[in-house]
Amino acid sequence: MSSPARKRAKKQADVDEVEFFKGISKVPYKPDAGPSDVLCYKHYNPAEVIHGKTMADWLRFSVCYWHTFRGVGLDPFGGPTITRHWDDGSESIENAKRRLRAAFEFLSKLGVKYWTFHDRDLAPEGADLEETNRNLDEITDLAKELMEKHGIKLLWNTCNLFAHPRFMNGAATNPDAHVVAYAAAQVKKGLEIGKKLGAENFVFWGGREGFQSLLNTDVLAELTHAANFFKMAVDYKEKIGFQGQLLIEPKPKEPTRHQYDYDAMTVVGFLKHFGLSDHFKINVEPNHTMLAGHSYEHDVVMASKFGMLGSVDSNTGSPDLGWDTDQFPMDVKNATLVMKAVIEQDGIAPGGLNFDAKVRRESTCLEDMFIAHIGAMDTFARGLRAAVKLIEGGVMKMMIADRYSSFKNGIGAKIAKGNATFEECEEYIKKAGEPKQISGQQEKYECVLNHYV
Ligand code: XLS
Ligand code: NI
Ligand code: NI
Repeated sequence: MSSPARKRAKKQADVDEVEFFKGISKVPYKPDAGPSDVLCYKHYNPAEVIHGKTMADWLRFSVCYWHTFRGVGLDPFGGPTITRHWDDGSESIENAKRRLRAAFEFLSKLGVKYWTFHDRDLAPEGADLEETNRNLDEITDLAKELMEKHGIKLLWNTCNLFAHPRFMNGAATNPDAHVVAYAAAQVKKGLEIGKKLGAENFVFWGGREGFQSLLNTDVLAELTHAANFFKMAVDYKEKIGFQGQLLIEPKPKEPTRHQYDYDAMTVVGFLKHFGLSDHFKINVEPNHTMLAGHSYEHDVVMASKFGMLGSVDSNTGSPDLGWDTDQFPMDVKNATLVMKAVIEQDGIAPGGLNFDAKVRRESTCLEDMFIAHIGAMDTFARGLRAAVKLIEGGVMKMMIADRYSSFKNGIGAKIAKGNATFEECEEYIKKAGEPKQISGQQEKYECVLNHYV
């Protein structure tokens, strides 16, 4: 080995030995811990089998790289508040590698099996696409090595098609074909990276796929281009043998005034219209669902009922604010409703619960990174336990079965099967007369849910 090569190897080894989170050890499960003991799981016990699967298998937690390792606490009114001792703030490859090592120590101490990233979170953009791709190759070589070393898998990767100024008018829906082609070339590389790292899914989030004004927008052309873009992705995925599930993540607005992937049902309609529904599922983010004017669990339930729920970006907004605050989900009732839907579809794999969430701008210490994730994981573990009890108790299921029991026989069965005619319905009403009033019993349902939460 030549002397510079030896020096390089030594430097590498040194880096391997660095401990970034000194004083924080692997997070234990301590069900009896007291209220101020927050660096332990009190509910999440990964190997425990519950309702036929381990908790780890039901929950499939994942840490996102962009918030947890690239977030600096910037907001529209103020600069960064968060500095990490391993990050020198530069766009150098060395800095990117150090950050990645810190991330894998974090994942491993937290005891989470999955992570997610955007291409541009990991590696800096170069002078042109070729150089950018070379940077990505170098960093993902290290990622692969660290994933193997720590036994951590990639839930999904995605391409950042919204931050660079070239994408200001959109990516796949840009009015300029040159930009659409750039986005396609970037996604081509993204799929290759996904294959290289064994990604279980690949996400499309269309932050700038939409319009600021209908006056300058050919909506049908843009939607058709988006569909054609997705077809190219399907073709290339199949060509290279990438096994991951393709996912679309709806969001109604922010950063664009109106985004085409408005909510789960809009995406289902789009996919069906363009003949793409066999190739895609939906990555629901509850904070986005709330921005679309729905309840927290709404899109999880809707996507699931249509067989389209692929994964969840587990976060929450503040209901009193109208934007994507990406907070850690800490509400047990919300988590219960999400887990109820997940259990009813027998799990979320190959998707998972990805914490697309960031510590608050004011939560500046390293411990906060752990506490935030632990708190959210325990929230979902409690949600899982409560949802299992609710489902196994069977009371709500019976109440619902009873509520729809009129569709079991007679005219109801005919309507349910799609065999009834308007004339038959009219005949039925002539005989049966006015329907009796039946209570919807919302409060009773709420009481039953509260019994378990
Ligand atoms: C932004 C989105 C984004 C996607 C990945 O609001 O949630 O973070 O999850 O591009
Ligand atoms: Ni998201
Ligand atoms: Ni979001």
